[in-house]
Amino acid sequence: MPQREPTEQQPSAAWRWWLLGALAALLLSWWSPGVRQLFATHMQPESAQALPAAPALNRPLPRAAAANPPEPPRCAPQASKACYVGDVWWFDGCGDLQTRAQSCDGRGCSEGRCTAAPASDEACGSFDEYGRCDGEVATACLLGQLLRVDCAQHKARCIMTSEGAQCLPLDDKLACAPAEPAVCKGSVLRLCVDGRYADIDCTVRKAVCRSGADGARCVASTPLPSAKTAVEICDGHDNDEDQRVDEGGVCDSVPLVAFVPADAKLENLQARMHNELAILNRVLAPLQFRWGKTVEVPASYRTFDPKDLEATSLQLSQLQSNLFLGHVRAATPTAPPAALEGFDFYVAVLYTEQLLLEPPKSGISTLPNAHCGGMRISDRPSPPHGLIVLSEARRPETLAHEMGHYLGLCHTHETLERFARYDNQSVACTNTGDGICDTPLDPGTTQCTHDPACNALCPSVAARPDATNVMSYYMGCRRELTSEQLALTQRGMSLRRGWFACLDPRDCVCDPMAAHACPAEMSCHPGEQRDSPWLCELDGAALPGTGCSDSSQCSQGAFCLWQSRGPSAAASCTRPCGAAGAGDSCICTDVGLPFRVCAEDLRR
Ligand SMILES: [Ca+2]
Ligand SMILES: [Ca+2]
Ligand SMILES: [Zn+2]
Repeated sequence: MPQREPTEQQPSAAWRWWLLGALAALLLSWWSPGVRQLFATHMQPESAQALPAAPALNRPLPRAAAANPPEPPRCAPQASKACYVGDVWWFDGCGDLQTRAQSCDGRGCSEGRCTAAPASDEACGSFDEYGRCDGEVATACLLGQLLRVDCAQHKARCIMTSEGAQCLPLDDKLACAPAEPAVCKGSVLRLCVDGRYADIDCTVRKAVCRSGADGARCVASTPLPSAKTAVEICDGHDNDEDQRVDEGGVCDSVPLVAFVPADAKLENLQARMHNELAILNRVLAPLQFRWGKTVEVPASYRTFDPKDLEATSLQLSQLQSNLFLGHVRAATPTAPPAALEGFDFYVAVLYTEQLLLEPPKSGISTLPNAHCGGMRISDRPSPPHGLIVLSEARRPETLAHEMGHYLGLCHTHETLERFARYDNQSVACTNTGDGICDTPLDPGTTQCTHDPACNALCPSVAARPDATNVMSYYMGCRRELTSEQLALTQRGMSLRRGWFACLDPRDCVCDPMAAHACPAEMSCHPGEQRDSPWLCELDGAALPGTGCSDSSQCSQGAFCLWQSRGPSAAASCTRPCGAAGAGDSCICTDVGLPFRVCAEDLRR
């Protein structure tokens, strides 16, 4: 944002008054604790956060000011300032935490000072990291630098994606224009998502595709029974009803493993990681994180092509897992055990110099099983592993933002109504926007801006977005998540914990007849060969009873069962009797398998 606090340039009258007030407060505090109390609430340095740090406070008081110097108290109040959970705090002479001296507004704190806001404002005008497309020219602002990229010169087109202006290849068979309305192709809803066609099969959602005045969408005549599996979270209750409270390490701090390329030019990495962690822990509390380990990776990762996200995600999220290291150990019994110390669960964070995107970006992350805001946004089977990639252009809160995606949050300006399944009981706020009911509608930074106090202003639309939301694009204001967002991240973390044990399917042999055969939102699917064991696989988009060609498409404990051979062959996602999700409605029938299946799921 271009606005600049006037006091930053001219430490004038207000500054002097504040300093005087602070001195007076300090003096008074020596005589009267009561008066000090009064001043403490009145003279919160917080209210003068844009002022320069007051160096005079550390200096001895001028003699004239203290005519009768009393005994200095043993723990002088406000003796020093230091960083604490991402803000500047006062500490007394004994080193005890007092009050917050300055809020860093999510920018982070190091060595007792707020990290400077990127000197963006003037160079960038009204541009931010989200950027804009003007014809084929993408303009964005990253860390105070205005970047203008002519996509046409890169044989590309400029497209407004959900992460802002991007140059996307011209020679893409699935290329589309974001303004194209959604259409029905038979039962398939065809949408333009981030400049590429995406197909959503309404049939596998037990719906039909219907074109109406407000575009095409998946419509159903009856609501679906809620299929949300309960997962254990850290709250003192037995959420998944297995007679154990907060089991499975859900209350432990989550180790993050930093992957750092050899010879990478990463400025101030240690200090920035420290700061990023403090912000992450504040924003995502009660979830807590820690840096578990830093691991060097080849220098080729100094730049990162987002096309490699999925492959790299598998590599890096396995590399430090105890299960994976167990396989390594078994294969090389001579390897020293100490070198193979790993984690039962961790989040992989790759630090790279640059993300190979035009214009560049500060970070990217995978979504959990193609879900954001509680809604599946792609039909493609998704892998159980995940990865966060941060570039040098990142902001102090970028890790928290990407962690939000990693745990299943959309941007606040997302439009989930495109992907929704409509029935007569659809709850509007879970089916629109970011799928979260306690975040206000956010038209995004193309239509809204914010003032220096982080009040969002949307001149041409009736909306009052929250510019402080970490999942928004109001850079410099992002510092919080809502309680519903936090609830979703806790669920996301528990799901990811469960999936982590199954990153290598060999580690997740399952029994299709068992009630809880697999971790939540995974299903027990047949192995490659006829006699190979069944393995836990992440749920696909297809509901039990709908058509399939492969088990990876099936969800809620179902697998893809072929009922006949030849040209009339039909297959459907079918639940074994007793599988998770196969409730009272399931009538068990024998189809010649070692176990019975739900008759209602069979193709008729
Ligand atoms: Ca439990
Ligand atoms: Ca619990
Ligand atoms: Zn994002």
